[in-house]
Amino acid sequence: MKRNTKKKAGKLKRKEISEVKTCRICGNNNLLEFFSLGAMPPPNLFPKKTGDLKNEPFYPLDVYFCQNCGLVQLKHVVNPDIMFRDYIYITAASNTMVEHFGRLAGELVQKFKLGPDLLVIDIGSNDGTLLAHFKELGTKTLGIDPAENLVGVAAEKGVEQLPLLFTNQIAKKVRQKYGKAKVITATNVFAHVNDIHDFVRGLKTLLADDGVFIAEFPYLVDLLEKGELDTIYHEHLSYFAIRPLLTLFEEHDLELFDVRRVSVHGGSIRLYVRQGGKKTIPASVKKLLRLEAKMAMENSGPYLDFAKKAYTKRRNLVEFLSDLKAKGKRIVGYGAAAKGNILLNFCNIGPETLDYIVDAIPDKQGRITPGTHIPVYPEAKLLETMPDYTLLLAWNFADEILKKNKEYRKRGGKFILVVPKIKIV
Ligand code: JHZ
Repeated sequence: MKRNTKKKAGKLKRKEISEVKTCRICGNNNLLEFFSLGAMPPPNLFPKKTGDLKNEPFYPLDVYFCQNCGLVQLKHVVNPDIMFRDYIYITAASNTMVEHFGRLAGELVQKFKLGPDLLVIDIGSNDGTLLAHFKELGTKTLGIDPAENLVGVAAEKGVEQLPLLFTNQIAKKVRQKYGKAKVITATNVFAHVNDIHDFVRGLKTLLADDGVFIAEFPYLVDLLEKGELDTIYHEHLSYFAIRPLLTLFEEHDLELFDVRRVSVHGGSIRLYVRQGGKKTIPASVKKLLRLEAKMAMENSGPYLDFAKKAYTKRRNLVEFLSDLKAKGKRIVGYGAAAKGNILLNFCNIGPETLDYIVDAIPDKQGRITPGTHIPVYPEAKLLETMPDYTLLLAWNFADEILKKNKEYRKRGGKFILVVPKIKIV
């Protein structure tokens, strides 16, 4: 079980990684480091078995809390070209997300009376899943996403996608060619942005005067309550509560006019933002501010407590799996998710513990997991080999995956859940 893979972050190369010194939102330097996962590989960079494994990149993963505005964030910023230009993750691998985005498109088309003359822009459009729903509903669409490899994948769905990282400068160019957007969406993108102020300026450049910006991303309250330590990785530069977002939008004269909690990705929030600066705070926003205050999230306590529990969780999981191995049980993993790769690296769990991991994304199959080098296979391998236990690394899709694998369970296979607690089903 014990592998000696303690890796050092090493000398930081300027081109690969940079470091911000002050808070991304308020610019204050009162940043408290409350949790360090050590040096971790970017969890979506899957090496080839024959790749140069000695030079696999590892970068520091330390998390800070701004004691001024409350933003939880990383200081180290891995060059987005390394993480996003050739992106292995595709939204369409999960039916839960495809259906979720179908409902979102339906809601927005109805609510904002979208039609063929009104433009919907999706920033971080990935494989075009969300925009394909909008297109089906008769809306004009445009995707913007730095992943060059996904332009063709989106095109197969009839979605035009520009392979660009969104900035204010890009927003100006897009506005010139395509005009302003009635709706701009950004799902699981806002947390990935280093220069948030420039991004928001870009939104203002591109959004029609009566336009709406809809953002969705994991909520810090869920991360703290359920101990979702594995959702911390280099791609996610910010971990948002409502309080710092209000500071941000106020500075840019934008109005957060509604917010909703949604269940995807371990618990997320959806923001509804528009131009103009009404100063009243809506009831939905007040409700979450009250919740954050009740959890004392303006103080360092909940963050230090989270870190303490994360180390305990690591000890418990490693012991739990060691016990199973000692009993001669065969264990594999399900879902080579970015979060799964962080959990495995943080716990130092490799191929001595998990024989393999199955995953639905074809580009992940045939590769090995970042840092831990566990081989990835198609999902069918589970039934072919019938391991005793399957560690559910993509725990956010537990319902979908358990349903899909009824036969494995019927034949005696068991799943191990890790969030919020270790549990066998
Ligand atoms: P999943 C992603 O992170 C990517 P990840 C991103 N960085 C982000 O911000 C967060 O989401 C929120 C597989 N799978 O979605 C597919 C099956 O094999 O939890 C994926 O590889 N069979 C933008 O990578 C993985 O599991 C299935 O039936 O942590 C899930 O990855 C299903 C449902 C999934 O996100």
